[in-house]
Amino acid sequence: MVTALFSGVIRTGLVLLSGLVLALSGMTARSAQLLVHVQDAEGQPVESAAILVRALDQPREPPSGREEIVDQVDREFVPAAIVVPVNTRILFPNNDDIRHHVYSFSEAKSFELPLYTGRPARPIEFPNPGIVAIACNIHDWMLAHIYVVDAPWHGLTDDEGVWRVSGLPAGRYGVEVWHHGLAEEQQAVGEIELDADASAEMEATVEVAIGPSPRRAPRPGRRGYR
Ligand SMILES: [Cu+2]
Repeated sequence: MVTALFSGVIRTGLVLLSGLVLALSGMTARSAQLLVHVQDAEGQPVESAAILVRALDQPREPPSGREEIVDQVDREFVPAAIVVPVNTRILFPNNDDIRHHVYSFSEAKSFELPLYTGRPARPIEFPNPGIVAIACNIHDWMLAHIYVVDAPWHGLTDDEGVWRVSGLPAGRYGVEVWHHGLAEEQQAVGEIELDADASAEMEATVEVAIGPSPRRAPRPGRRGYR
C-alpha cells in the first residue's frame, strides 16, 4: 500500500519524488527515513555531494565536533571529500615518503601546514560551516574538499548519487545539497514533512560540471612526477 503523506515541498532544486508508509510493525521507536538523490543537468549521478538535514520545529543545536583524519597516500588526499560537523578537529598525516605542504585559503577556514612528513603535532579545528578546499603547494593535482556543516544529520552521496538517513523523528525538515562545484546561492534547498514510520525520496538536480574524472597523481616514472 502506498499513501502520499507529504504536503510541504520545495523552494528550489530539491523536489519530493515519493512518499510512502512502511509497515514497520514490531518496531518500538517510530521514526522516518529519507533518501536523497542528486543528479546533474544530464541526469548523471553526482557523487560526494554533501546533504544536510535540519529539524525545522526544534531549536538549533550545533552538533558537537569529532576527530577525523584526512590522509595523504600516494600523493593524493584520502578521502578526497568528507563531511564533518562544526568544531571537528582533523589531523592531516602524511603517509608518503616525500614532503607535502597542505594549505587552504577558504573563507570557512584558512590554514597552512608547511612542508612536512609524518604526523603533524596537532589537528586543525574547523569552527565555521562552509566548504573548505585543501590543496598541496608542491603537487598541484592534490585537492580535497571538507564540508563543515552545522546540521545534525549529514552525509555524502555515493557513486549512484544517493544518500539515505533513517531514525528521523516525525516533523518538518529542511534539506540542503552542497557541492564544491556549486556557488552558495546555487545550493539546492528543500523542505519536507515526515510522519513517523514514513519513507520519502527527494531528488535534486544541480548545475554542476562533473567532468570526465578527477585528476590523479601522475604514475611513477612519467614526466611531471615529483
Ligand atoms: Cu604534496
